[in-house]
Amino acid sequence: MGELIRFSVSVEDELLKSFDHLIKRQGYVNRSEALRDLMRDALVRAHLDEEPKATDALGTLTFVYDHHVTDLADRLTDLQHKHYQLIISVLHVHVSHDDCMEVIVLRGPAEKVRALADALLSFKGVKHGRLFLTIPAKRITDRRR
Ligand code: NI
Repeated sequence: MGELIRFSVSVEDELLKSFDHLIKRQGYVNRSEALRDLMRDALVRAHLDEEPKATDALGTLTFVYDHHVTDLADRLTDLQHKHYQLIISVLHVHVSHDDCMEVIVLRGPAEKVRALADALLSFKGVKHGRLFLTIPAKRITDRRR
């Protein structure tokens, strides 16, 4: 971790009040940690969006699907096997008589991870899902633009 630097920021009072209210609800004890998290989030998104081929992404894809849809479970598994290099682990939960939930842990170039997630989520019978992407912590501040 680098040295801590103090800096001042000018901001409209209403914006600051709303921000303070929000971060208090979220559990932050001070503005500094909330700001650091916002800065890291912006840097992670920049890495993922601006260098999708080069960025080593870590992700979780969570989705719920209807396991009565013909061949759906097999097709989801086949596609995952085709891209096994991107998949670290898969958690399967039998949610109810009808539904299954899968949580897939992914790692690889952001562009490929996103493409696999989009392909899995677009199958008919996959009812709802979302991909969360981040990058290894040490890489967040790697790049200077
Ligand atoms: Ni199941």
